Amino acid sequence: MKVGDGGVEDSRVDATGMRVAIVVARFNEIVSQRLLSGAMDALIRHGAAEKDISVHWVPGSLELPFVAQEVAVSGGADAIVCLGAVIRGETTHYDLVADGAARGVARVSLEHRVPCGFGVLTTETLEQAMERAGGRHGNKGADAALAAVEVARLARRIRGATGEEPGTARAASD
Ligand code: INI
Repeated sequence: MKVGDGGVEDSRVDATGMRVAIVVARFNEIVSQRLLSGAMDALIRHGAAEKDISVHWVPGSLELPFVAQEVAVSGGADAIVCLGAVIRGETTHYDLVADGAARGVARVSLEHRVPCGFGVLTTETLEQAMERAGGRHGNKGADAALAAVEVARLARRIRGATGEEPGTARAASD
């Protein structure tokens, strides 16, 4: 077994009946398009219906949290998947974008109680990103999609067990 094994890809993950919103950043589109394909394939393979998957393109990874938040507030998704590629290259902007996207998406997930899979690659080079977008290191878009669905299923079970109606969870501030 190697480091990272036994994680996200699991044949038991069941996406049947799940409404999934995918928010995907256009920046480094050659990578994010592949992450999107990986996420869609994984969801369909695990039982999601195409009609229950919506895709929202945004300019860059920094815009992911806002649109994820809009989806969460709308109540239209059981799980949200955020996809993008932040490549260091020669810019110091990298840290701001990577950090802003990660913190923002985590915040949306916790505040609105909707599982958000985080499939934003943070790499030094385009080549490393491509290796993780359907290349030799798998497809992190697929991983993020399955993680979100698995947690959504778990949340339903927990909410059911506590008497809370599945799918009726609202933000704490509502
Ligand atoms: N957005 C990305 O998704 N990836 C990047 O690598 C990136 N870099 O390097 O700058 C990036 N920047 C754009 C940013 O996400 C916003 O779209 C922009 O700042 C406008 O708000």
